[in-house]
Amino acid sequence: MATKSDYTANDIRVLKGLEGVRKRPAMYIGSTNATGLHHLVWEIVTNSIDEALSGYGNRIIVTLHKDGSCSVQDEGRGIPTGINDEEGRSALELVFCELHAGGKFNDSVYKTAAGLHGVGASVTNALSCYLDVLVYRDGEISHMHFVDGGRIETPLEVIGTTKKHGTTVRFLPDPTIFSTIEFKWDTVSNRLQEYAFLMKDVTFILIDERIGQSAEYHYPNGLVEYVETVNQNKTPLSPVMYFDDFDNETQIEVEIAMQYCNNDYNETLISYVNNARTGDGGTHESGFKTGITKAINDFIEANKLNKGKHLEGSDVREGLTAILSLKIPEKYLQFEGQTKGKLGTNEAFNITANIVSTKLTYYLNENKELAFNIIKKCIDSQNARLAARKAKDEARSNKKVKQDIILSDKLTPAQSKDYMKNELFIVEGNSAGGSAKKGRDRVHQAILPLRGKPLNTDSVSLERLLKNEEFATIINTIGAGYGQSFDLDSIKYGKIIIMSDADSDGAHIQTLLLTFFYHYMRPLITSGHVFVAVPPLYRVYKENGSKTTAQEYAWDDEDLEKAKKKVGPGYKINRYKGLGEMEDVELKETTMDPKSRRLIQINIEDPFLVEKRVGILMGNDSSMRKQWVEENVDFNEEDKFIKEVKHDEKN
Ligand code: 28G
Repeated sequence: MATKSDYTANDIRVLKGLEGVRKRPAMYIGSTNATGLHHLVWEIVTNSIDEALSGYGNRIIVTLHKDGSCSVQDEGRGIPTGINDEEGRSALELVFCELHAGGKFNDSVYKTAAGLHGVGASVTNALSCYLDVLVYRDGEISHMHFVDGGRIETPLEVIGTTKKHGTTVRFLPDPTIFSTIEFKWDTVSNRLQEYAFLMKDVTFILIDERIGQSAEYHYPNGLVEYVETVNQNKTPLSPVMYFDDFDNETQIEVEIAMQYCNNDYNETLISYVNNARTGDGGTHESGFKTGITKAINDFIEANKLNKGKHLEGSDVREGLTAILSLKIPEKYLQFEGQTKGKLGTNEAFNITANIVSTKLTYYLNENKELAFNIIKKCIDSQNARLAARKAKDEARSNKKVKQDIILSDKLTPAQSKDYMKNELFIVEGNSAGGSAKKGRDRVHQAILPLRGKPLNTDSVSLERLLKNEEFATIINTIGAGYGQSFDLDSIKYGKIIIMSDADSDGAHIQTLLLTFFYHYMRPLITSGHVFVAVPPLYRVYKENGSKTTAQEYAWDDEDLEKAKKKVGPGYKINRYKGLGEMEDVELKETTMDPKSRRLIQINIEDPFLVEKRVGILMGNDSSMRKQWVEENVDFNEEDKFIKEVKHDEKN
């Protein structure tokens, strides 16, 4: 029997554990920015998911409250409240006070997301001002309340009776830990939707009381609906094909949904293991690629197509969207890489490869007409690849051809031939183009002004794209081709910088250009060569007669307050409406000079989100686009499509 002093000693030990989390939060949740903040939610939600996957409760409700707190509610068995610990503590107390680094408890064979990388609900408790738990179980409602990062303020007590069962947890993040404590609708909503795609039987509900908005996600067709959603703005060539299987020996389960689309040169492959994203791929992705290449080549051979020529993996995956989801028992789980986002399990390679090659082969033979259409697309990809290769070889062996590229007279080129140091500014409007031309660094900066809105390339044929003067000029200027023949090694600029007005038209132009790069020069984005310039919104200055005696630029309201203080009493504010209003010296100083400008580096972390976003922005529903642009003109750090680099690197 534990004595009171044991309990107190133990209390201190527990608090020390949670104190460690507060001292080094990044070690537990990766960062203390918006990404880390949302980890607090995922830690709690994964407990509800574990309970649902054990077969208890198929509805999970997340609420973002007006006071900044978040609550999660499930309809599982309720966390056990009986005391069964040697030290006299309840399972509930252990869940919220003990660090479960890596080895999380779980009834199922498969460790879920939490068991994989998560550290448990105690971390959320440690980083919260308060955390409140209600358990509905065995006819009783039990309550426990923690404050200041895990100190028990109200010990576990029964506060009522109930017929329900489940757990509700509500917490308020600690503002002294995080750089922001504002939960984002998009972040939470996208994650819950992603979970819903992966767990056919579970309904996820999000309620945002701050903005009076809610959403419900439930996909009985799971991965099939996932692929349909990713591809919603594309033209399908095939239906969504779905394959699943179970390996008796290892107990590994594999699910695959995939679809080919026309007018798409890219492949989108998203994979999961035990419901956690494997962003860096691994053995399951390699197995998938091997399996699909084999199935297609076998079919080509059996039907005497393509004059017996085999296709390469990239030919077979052009225009393919595929989602892979594996369930792997702990015994076989192995992760690699710094962020543990890469599956290392060797068994997963053969199992996945076999499922795809066997089942896809069967499918192709059962649907011959469709199969011929798929094969035709793959052969087209091969031809495009070979033609591009040939053109590149010829260009290399004949320097003259290379020099013959006629640069548009709209381009003001850079003088340097050190391409990687050169920057191409694609500028909205001729007047801004003029200032940019004057304000540029002639050695390394080139200016290409755009006339009006570029073409929306989301649903446009290649012929029309190439007839479009703006894009033909951009392709020619960058000098590395496009589509499958795009060759990253040939680019003439290390940085491609989109410079448009800080208004919704400017944001629209950015998106149109990004859509183009995303579809036709994706490696340019994935290798970090594409940027958006951020012009300031205000100039705060003081004048003495006609002489400016002090001035500061401001990019947002926070900057503006600082600038007012810095310039001091008697300041005046000039609000920029567009780039065209700026003198060339101003434009140089604020938006172009690497020493003082701000750039946003475009990066794709999540192909699903990008597809969705491109869909919203480029689709036919202009009201959605308008709303999105208004909400996101101020792109911020948590945005998955673009990532802000506050100040350009100082070199
Ligand atoms: C609402 C927000 C977060 C949870 C449960 C249910 C059980 C549980 C949670 O048990 C201790 C260790 C392994 C069994 C398990 C209830 C078995 C029987 C549970 C949640 C005891 C934890 N009855 N629901 N934990 N296990 N929901 N939602 O946290 O052996 S956590």
